[in-house]
Amino acid sequence: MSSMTRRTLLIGGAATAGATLVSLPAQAAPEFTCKFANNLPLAHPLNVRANEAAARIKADTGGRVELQVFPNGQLGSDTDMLSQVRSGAIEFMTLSGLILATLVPAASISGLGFAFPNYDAVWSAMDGSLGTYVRGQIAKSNLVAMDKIWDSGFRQITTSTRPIDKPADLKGLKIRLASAPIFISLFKSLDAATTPINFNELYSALQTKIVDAQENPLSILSTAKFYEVQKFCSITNHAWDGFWFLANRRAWERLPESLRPIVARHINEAAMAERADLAQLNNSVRADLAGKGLKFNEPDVAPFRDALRGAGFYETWKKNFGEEAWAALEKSTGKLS
Ligand code: X2X
Repeated sequence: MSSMTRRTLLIGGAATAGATLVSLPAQAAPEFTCKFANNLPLAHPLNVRANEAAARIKADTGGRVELQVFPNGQLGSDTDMLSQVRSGAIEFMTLSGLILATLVPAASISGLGFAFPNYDAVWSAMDGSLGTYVRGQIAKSNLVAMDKIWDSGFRQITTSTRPIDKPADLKGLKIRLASAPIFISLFKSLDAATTPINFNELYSALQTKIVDAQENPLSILSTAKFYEVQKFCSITNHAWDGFWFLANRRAWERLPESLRPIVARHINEAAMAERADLAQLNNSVRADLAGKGLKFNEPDVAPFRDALRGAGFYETWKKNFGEEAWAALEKSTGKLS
């Protein structure tokens, strides 16, 4: 903080009873510039709330910390961004636990097929012992996960060819999956023809028919405009997904101890606001998508779950995750295997 012309800032806001006048030094440039990268469109609530958090972090650190938001895979695919966060080329990213599992296997436990019956069960797990367990595992890889996971949503299958009504409809279906071992296992157990493709190439892969199907939450179908290149949407709710807000550990620890709690607080508050945004969006998004031509069906999911059980899916993943993690999951979901 050098050139010290003083200026007066008006700090106000909904939560402040009356505005306060504070005198702060003008900042020529921030002391800590942090890149935050993610795979989602700018219109997705995650980016809306991240931009809001960036402005609040700047204000509350007196301009010392700048969070630069790079949405939409601008800095690369998820797997590229993960390498960059690990090396420190990017300070922060949000990443689905499903894909983070390529580095931290425990992170995909929240994406286990047909595990969570509803959002109450999700948040009790992720804000409770399961979340604590997964963050502990993430910490072993020299990444820091903020306390609150961001919502992506319950995932649904879309296709350009046919509605998915029963397990046999998945047989041979050319479906794109994220690079997520647990999803590849799930869809292979149901005999689909799976292709891993990064999200930043998905729209064009659907458009050019490299694949006929994909699966994502409705909020992503809507903000990434997949309704333009898909016809059917089957409400399978086959897995819940969320985004961990990850920091490179060295970059995080470079921030002075006095600033870290401010940054963490605004990021976690933004996550809570984003969860509420998605809860709201979930009330209207299906009707919007139907209006844009997507045809919906609601299969009975019991036969899908039975088929997975029959294929040994739950037994395999229980072994992979281990007793401690499985018990933490079942505390919120009830008995799974
Ligand atoms: O790649 C996807 O499908 C996405 C955006 O949902 C994830 O981040 C897993």
